[in-house]
Amino acid sequence: MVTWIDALARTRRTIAGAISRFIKPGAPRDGGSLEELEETLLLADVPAPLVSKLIQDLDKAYGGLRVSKKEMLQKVLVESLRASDSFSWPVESDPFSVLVVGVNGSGKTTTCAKLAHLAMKQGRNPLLAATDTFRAAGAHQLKLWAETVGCDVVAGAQGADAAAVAYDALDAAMARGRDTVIVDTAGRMHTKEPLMKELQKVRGAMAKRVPGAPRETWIVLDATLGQNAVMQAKVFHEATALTGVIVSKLDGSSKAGFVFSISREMGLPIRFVGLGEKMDELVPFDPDQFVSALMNVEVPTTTT
Ligand SMILES: Nc1nc2c(ncn2[C@@H]2O[C@H](COP(=O)(O)OP(=O)(O)O)[C@@H](O)[C@H]2O)c(=O)[nH]1
Ligand SMILES: [Mg+2]
Repeated sequence: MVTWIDALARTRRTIAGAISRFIKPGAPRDGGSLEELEETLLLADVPAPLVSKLIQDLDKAYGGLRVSKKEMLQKVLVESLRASDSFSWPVESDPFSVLVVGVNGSGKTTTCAKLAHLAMKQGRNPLLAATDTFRAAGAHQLKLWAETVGCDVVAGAQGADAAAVAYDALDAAMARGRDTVIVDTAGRMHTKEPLMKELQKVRGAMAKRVPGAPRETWIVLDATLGQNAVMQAKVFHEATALTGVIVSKLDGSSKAGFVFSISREMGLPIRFVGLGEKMDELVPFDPDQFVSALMNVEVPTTTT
């Protein structure tokens, strides 16, 4: 099982040198190390406004308070992820439904199966819905995963109406007494309007069967894209109100700093993160773990 520390190795490699030089005891307080830190954080796609704030805060802290530089850095970073409070599956009389959206290849199908697995581990009774009726393999891939997870799937044939499949899935969940419905969707380019419109139809169909459905709309963002993933999220957010983010492929990313943009610029909570490809490698997002793993650098000792 991949850990936070493992998954963030690439991003940490980008920033480790600058951080360790910066937090080294006895390092000069300003000038070079602060500038280097600023540049390196930007390279890891930490958003520029956050970096400026960080540098300002650090500057101020040196003037007065004698906090350790590492603590200060850690505190400001965790603080900026405050929007991501922990998620718990609600208990309601109607099935609780989640619509999972995103571009092709971002990790939606895999993530839906992993979510079902997580939900089951927490005593939920989920049903998966395969509304990716665009590609022949769309439903097949989810069915294979669902078998491994031990969860059943409501799927449509290729070319079937995605909205009708979503409706049927909620209908089946009601009939079978399921408490959770996780709806996988076709990957769509955020620039293609008809597909974005289809999402509205899917939502409408869900609301017709269960008032207020879908209760959550989560976008899956591929962490290897860094800041470009934030752009995707913004366009999706305009087309269909998102309520949260799942960050996939954190393990392959060297630009995980973009995660800070999601909270700061979009105010969206990060719900889960993918730390690897396996079934149990989707975990709830944890700001403390995330920041600690980013800052898990060796501090060189001073020789003087
Ligand atoms: N390393 C890694 N790979 C992932 C993760 N999540 C998804 N993937 C891979 O990303 C690829 C695309 O996933 P898929 O679910 O088909 O994406 P979709 O097109 O959005 O449905 C697959 O090869 C997955 O195994 C993750 O957290 N870590
Ligand atoms: Mg898919």
